[in-house]
Amino acid sequence: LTQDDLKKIAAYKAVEYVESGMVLGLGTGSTAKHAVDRIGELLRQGKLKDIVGIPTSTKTHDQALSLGIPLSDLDSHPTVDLAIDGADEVDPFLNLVKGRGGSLLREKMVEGACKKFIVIVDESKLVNYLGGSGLAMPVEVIQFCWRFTAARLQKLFQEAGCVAKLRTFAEKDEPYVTDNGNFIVDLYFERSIGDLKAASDAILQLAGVVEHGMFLDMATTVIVAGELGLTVKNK
Ligand code: DER
Repeated sequence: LTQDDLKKIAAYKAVEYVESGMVLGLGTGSTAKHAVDRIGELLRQGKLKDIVGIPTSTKTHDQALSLGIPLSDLDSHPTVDLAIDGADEVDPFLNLVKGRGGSLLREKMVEGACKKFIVIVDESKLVNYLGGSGLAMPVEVIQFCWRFTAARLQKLFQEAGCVAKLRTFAEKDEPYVTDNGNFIVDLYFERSIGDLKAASDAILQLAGVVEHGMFLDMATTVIVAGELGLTVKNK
């Protein structure tokens, strides 16, 4: 099984929780893409009806539109029945790192408005503690004086050996700009950042910060697809 096979298996399992008439948060990324495809397929087959999708990115908006999934937004649907989305890291308490695909702000808005939030991952995303993988912990910041904000973020976590880097498009050296017109500063840690809630609060207190990629106490279910099969973890 390839990693993408595992992503698809987890995504299809999550879509089993979708019922006709639901308002659905549609996630972003290579795993959520399979879930959105599957929802479109079941709608076309008539096995699902009266679904309204709330996309978490312009990318997912366009994918859902091409599949004929009826779309709306949080202004029209402030409460969402169920969201399905991927994650970059999942710790044993179902806390997540998200946002390596750049959509963390709208994802957190939609998934924060959900009654149920199902996370779909392949087993490579499981970690012992967030930030431990040495991979990026995204922070969405306004463009104005981003260097100032990045320096404050780096100082905030100097004990954890933090390095803050502006996210740029791989090939060009231009800053990546989110759907919301902001920049992303990726934080890299050498050591654990310890208390996640305290870290979250400290980040959000910085005036130039919009949102960060730690999704704490938000997932209600995590579906993990591994070589040995599927695992469903409930909060
Ligand atoms: O960027 C994001 O938030 C994505 O949902 C990410 O967390 C998971 O992306 P993947 O399914 O492509 O690994």
